[in-house]
Amino acid sequence: MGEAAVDGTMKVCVLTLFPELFGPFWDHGIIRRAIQGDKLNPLTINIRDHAEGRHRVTDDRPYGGGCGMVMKPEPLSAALSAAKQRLPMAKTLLLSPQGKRFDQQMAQSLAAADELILVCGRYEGVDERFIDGHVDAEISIGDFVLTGGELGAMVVIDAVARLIPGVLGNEDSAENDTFSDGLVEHAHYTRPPVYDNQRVPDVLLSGNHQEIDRWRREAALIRTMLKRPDLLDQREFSPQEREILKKWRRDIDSLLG
Ligand code: 4GX
Repeated sequence: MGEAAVDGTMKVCVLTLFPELFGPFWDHGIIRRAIQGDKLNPLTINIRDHAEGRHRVTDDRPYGGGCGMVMKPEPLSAALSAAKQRLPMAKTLLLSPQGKRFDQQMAQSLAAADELILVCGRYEGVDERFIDGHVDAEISIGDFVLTGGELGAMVVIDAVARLIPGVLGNEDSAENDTFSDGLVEHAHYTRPPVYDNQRVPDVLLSGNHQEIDRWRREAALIRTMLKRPDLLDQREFSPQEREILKKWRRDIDSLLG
């Protein structure tokens, strides 16, 4: 039993009616580099190639009436069988607004797999019997409605791929990511030192790496309080963070007199 973290390559198979949408995604930036470096091994399967008949129909009208169309189960299960021949150990995930909300923690656990199959639905959805019989988990990228699961699949693959060991260099490591420790990141600055009359914080130009590290931790904490207080609701503070918060309390108390 291998996993991406061990043998360093993750096979991802996407089942979609629009495989062309993925071309530019595979062909740019870090995703392209991951594929070239054999860390990510993608495959798209056109569900329509697995539909029967001269017209290769993949959708049909909903039983019980109503507007919109439903994806037929047979082309989906035939496409899935083809995927499983190549990725026999993969879990089958369906992009759906009814799924469990995707987050960094889910990305971390998916990054430990060595094979994933992502099914992209279109129209009003897919026949429930396909979901019951073949889908291991439903994933939602957020509480909004897309026109298809393809952008959701790209979001999931993008977030997971950068966590595969060796995909990011030390340069852009995932270690300091927003969310990796439950806080948003500190602000970032590059040259020039003054832009639009705004100076880069002096400490970042000081070369004192202990001071810089301390500033970054403090900045991450205050930015999280200001921008994403919800992230702090269930989070415990480290001893160092408690010290920072106590220092602010003293500063505020002395301001109030
Ligand atoms: N996060 N959509 C899927 C069709 C559909 C509906 C039900 C399967 C079951 C979405 C999201 C999303 C719209 C993709 C409906 N397929 N996907 N599509 N939010 O809104 O992932």
